[in-house]
Amino acid sequence: MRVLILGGDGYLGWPTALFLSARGYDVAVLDNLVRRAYDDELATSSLVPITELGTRVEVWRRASGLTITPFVGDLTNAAFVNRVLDDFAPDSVVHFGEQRSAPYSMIDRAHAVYTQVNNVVGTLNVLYSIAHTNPAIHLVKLGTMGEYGTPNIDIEEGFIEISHKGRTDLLPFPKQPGSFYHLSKVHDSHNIMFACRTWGLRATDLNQGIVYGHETDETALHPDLATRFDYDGVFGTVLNRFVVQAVIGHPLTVYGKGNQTRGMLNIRDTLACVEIALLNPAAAGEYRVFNQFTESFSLNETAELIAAAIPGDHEIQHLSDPRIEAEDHHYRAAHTKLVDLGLKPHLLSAAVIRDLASVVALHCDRIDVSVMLPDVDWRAAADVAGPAAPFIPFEV
Ligand code: NAD
Ligand code: USQ
Repeated sequence: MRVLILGGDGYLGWPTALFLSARGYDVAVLDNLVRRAYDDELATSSLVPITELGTRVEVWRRASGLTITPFVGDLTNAAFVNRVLDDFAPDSVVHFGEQRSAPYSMIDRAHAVYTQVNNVVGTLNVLYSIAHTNPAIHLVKLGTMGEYGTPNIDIEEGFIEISHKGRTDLLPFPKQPGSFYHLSKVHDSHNIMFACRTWGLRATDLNQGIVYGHETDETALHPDLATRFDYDGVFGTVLNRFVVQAVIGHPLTVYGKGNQTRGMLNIRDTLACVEIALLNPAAAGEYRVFNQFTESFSLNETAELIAAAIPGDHEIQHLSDPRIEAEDHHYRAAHTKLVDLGLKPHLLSAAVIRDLASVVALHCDRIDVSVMLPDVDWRAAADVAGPAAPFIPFEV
């Protein structure tokens, strides 16, 4: 199977490319490298050093004898997307290539506009290119559990049967996302569903929870194959951040009461879920949704698990929540479809946390504590003057 991975230079895209390449897929990666530019903008960097895309691909070729084809360019450039789909002629496209930080999208108007244009236009271009070059291509798109928000009912996998005034229908599950980033994913979902209905495309929307972890079997083969590890207040995600904080003796930064509950999964399960989706494609015209997480924890539980697993005394500090989010809520979300198709979850354990802590310890001289605390306030509605897109660093 020929698989094109959009966002293949990122935290999840790169290890997915290696994982699929090692399993005999013919893999290409597409990325505009903008994630590296956000680091420059935010004056931060990956905790684990990462090499340039060209070096990564070359080191993989030497380590495995396998080729990953890189395409550098922007998904918002339709001509570029058309050309790559023509050149590589994939059977499947895995789409990780978006601005994925909720805080980044809430910095100010310009970052909100940038996030939605980048994500929604990029995905629209992908849909049009697939429809033009080969509508049989299976699109596996990374969505997010945050599309649903925290309703006071159980969350289903994409659709819910609703009876209303004597009639019943299976309808998209209501969406109540909590940031302009999460909203961009909702807009994508609607666009993808419409394209499947209208052009007969086939798509799987993976509504993924928060990913933790760093190493995979393939990235462990050589330090130059490592994927990025974000710990800063804008791109760092909660479990990875808590591990970094525990290792360096920084208080664990729980926002608000800490009863916020989220679905989470190990990075190794991201890779496995993507392969499961590829091996069991959606039918022509079908838009389906899998909820992609393996366990759910409250933020307090997450902090306590980490504090217990990593030796030493750890302070859990409740900061005033910079986000607008429910701090006490019902949370029970279905996630059986991927398990039914064969997913064997890697669950969170003290050993998994300690493994992650050892990666952090190895690189702790690179930690910049000044980027640790959150500084994006959901309430600010900052509207700075300037262009709509703060960052278009690469000519395409
Ligand atoms: P990431 O930022 O590390 O990777 C995304 C990659 O996409 C980057 O390399 C970036 O340069 C590239 N990109 C962004 N806009 C692009 C454009 N216009 N053209 C070409 N390339 C572009 O993010 P990640 O953590 O690897 O997340 C990948 C996907 O998974 C995202 O869509 C994200 O929303 C989703 N997701 C991530 C998590 C998580 O915990 N990391 C959880 C749920 C869903
Ligand atoms: N949080 C803390 N302390 C921290 C960091 C975060 O309490 O130091 C809290 C947040 O307030 C939030 C929760 O932890 O309640 C999760 O925050 P996060 O930054 O780990 O994750 P989130 O913003 O939801 O976004 C991440 C990814 C995004 C993906 C999403 C999946 O960045 O790409 O879509 O997880 S989900 O959460 O299911 O929507």
